[in-house]
Amino acid sequence: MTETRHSVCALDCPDACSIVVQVEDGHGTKLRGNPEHPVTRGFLCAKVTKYLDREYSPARLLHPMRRTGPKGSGEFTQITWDEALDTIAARLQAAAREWGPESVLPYSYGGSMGLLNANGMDRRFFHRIGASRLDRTICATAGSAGLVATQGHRYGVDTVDFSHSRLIIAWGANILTTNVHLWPFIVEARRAGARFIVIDPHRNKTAELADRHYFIQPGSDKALALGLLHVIFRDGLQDADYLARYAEGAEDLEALVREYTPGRVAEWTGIAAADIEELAREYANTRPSVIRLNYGVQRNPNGGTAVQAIAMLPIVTGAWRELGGGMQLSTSQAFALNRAALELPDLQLRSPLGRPARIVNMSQLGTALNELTDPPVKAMVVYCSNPAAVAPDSNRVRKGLAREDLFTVVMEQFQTDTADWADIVLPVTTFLEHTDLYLSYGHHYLQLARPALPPPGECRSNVEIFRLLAARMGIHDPELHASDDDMIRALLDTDHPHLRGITLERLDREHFVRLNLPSPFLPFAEGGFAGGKARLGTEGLRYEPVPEQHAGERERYPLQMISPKAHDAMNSTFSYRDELDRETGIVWLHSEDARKRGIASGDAVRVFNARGAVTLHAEVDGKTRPGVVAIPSLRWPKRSPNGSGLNSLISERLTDLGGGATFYSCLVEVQKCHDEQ
Ligand SMILES: Nc1nc2c(c(=O)[nH]1)N[C@H]1C(S)=C(S)[C@@H](COP(=O)(O)OP(=O)(O)OC[C@H]3O[C@@H](n4cnc5c(=O)[nH]c(N)nc54)[C@H](O)[C@@H]3O)O[C@H]1N2
Ligand SMILES: Nc1nc2c(c(=O)[nH]1)N[C@H]1C(S)=C(S)[C@@H](COP(=O)(O)OP(=O)(O)OC[C@H]3O[C@@H](n4cnc5c(=O)[nH]c(N)nc54)[C@H](O)[C@@H]3O)O[C@H]1N2
Ligand code: SF4
Ligand SMILES: [Mo]
Repeated sequence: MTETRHSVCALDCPDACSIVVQVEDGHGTKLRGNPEHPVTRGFLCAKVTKYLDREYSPARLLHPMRRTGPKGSGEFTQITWDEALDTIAARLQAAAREWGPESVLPYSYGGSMGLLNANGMDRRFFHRIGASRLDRTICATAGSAGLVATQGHRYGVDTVDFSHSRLIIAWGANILTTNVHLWPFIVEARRAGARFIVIDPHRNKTAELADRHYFIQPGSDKALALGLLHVIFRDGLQDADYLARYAEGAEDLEALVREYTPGRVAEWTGIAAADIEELAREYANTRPSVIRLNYGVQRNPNGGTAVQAIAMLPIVTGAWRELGGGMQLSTSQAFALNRAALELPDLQLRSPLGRPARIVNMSQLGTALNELTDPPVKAMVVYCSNPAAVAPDSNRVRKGLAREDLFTVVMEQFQTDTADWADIVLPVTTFLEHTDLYLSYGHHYLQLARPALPPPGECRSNVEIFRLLAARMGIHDPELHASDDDMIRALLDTDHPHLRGITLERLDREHFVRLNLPSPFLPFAEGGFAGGKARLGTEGLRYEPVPEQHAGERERYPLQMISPKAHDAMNSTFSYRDELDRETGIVWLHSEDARKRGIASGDAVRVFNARGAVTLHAEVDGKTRPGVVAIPSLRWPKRSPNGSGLNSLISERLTDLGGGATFYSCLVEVQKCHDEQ
């Protein structure tokens, strides 16, 4: 019997697609984009079109397992759920008894964007036992903090309204790879005459299709924003009326940017002064204009204030007034769900700790595992993440994971590097197999997914596992045994006008429901900034190039490395596929840098610095600026010839705002390998 069911893509992507699943006799046979959904528009990206290969992969984990070999060996034996839960309950309790509950650390990120599975029962569980709290900084906190510093709210231009724009700037945003459902709206705008500009240190797929590509020096975006503001104020191109009504600090900003002349900014950004003049004038004089900013810009030590400064551009020009004008980094705050009712932070007061627990920054996991005392981390529960691959300074992370006195649980779908280091591995469901609620950070539709396919083997959802674990630990508080539907109702339990009229029943019927927003949604056309006015304050806004971490670092490691997202990947989620090795096993070099080092396309090369080394194949094609190398992120370290991942090169340095990771600020040297290693 053939049926169609509905689901939602749970991958960490702004598009949050609505999916139609074709099911024959309980077996999924095809995934399609829902043609009814106004942003999905009937298509899925290539990697999710073939997601059923992942769903039914012979490499899926199907049973709980206990480690039998040395840590990291990946040698396991199948055990029962009872044995797994008993062991975990006993080990977490022992750690809490001996070292205090904060010796337990949860570690999770974007494996699923489902609110229940990634931000729901897990939070309740860890709050209730008094575990350390994880500061989830690995992706977006710098940009969020920068955006909030200027706008107050994390609202953005609606994806569907990009078609009304006449100038679209993709600023550190590889739209065709990481946000492909925005593309059709850009195509529509261009058909109507819009220009499309890219600001990126890498000639990515999106830059290839731009009317103009500005090759910017990584980490210098804040200087460029200040330079553009310089020209705008100097030439009187600001919207004085908008500024007077809806912003504060415009005079201070005008004074600050006076020193950021195109000539000075050119030295930092590598973009010619004449080009900066031209870009500023084109931006300020074209209506409507929109900036699609993505998170690439904020993965460096100036990243938070870079976003803060860029967010000032559509305010100073008054671009927000018009349909198709403004900026989009994230639209997520518009969802205004009752997150506190889902996560229940007050359960901490009911924990043995009796107070809010300490906070551990996930971008410094190496330090947390190796250096934290009072108490040390004695047990770690990993879900929706693969820290051995994705976290900075992965050699130190590995050293931490290797500790004999650390008890590690990994809840996974595949045998990742992190799972190799586990003591207990638990098999979990995919998004096609469990209930969840999804917001989006790129559109304004709230979506519900019910299980479309049966879980294989003994897989269970995160939500179910945390319920079972609570019971095994003798925790019977009703909040830890709430049903999926109760948790969704808790999220919807708010007076916020954006959610008025949205109920679980309606979500079940309609699958996706637009937030109760005006149509069109122009969040800042008439002010509307949190606190009344946009803040153009100048504190922390001065630009300083990123200083070296160690004296002489730049001489030894003269190349700046970035590691933007691979096209057919989702961080390390698809790394089980052999085909991905071709895309993630390369480093792009500029021909000048390659020539100096005697490197040709196809050569095996070693990319290294004081922290680590990784072996890759060179691709010499002028896709980066001289002095900049790019490695597509990310694959399982165990798939690299030397077993070491790209993030062995990355430092634990944090961003200026938001405590974020600085993946795209990394100095390396590249050397030809003389023997295939
Ligand atoms: N196919 C695919 N899609 C994905 C992902 C994936 O792994 N693969 N990952 C998902 C996740 S977790 C996220 S956070 C989003 C991220 O989505 P994006 O932010 O669009 O992706 P990134 O590749 O991180 O960065 C975007 C661009 O910023 C550029 N960039 C790097 N440094 C700088 C800089 O200093 N200045 C400027 N102007 N540009 C810079 C990079 O070259 C890249 O082209 O994508 C999501 N979607
Ligand atoms: N060098 C470099 N490093 C980076 C980045 C970069 O651009 N360059 N990007 C950074 C960014 S932006 C991000 S967001 C992080 C991403 O880091 P992570 O969020 O850790 O991303 P993934 O590597 O995709 O790992 C997610 C894992 O969750 C599992 N999973 C999926 N669904 C579920 C579920 O329902 N339950 C459980 N228990 N597990 C599930 C998947 O099988 C997968 O192994 O990486 C960061 N690291
Ligand atoms: S990864 Fe993004 S584009 Fe691909 S199906 Fe999922 S939400 Fe859509
Ligand atoms: Mo991310």
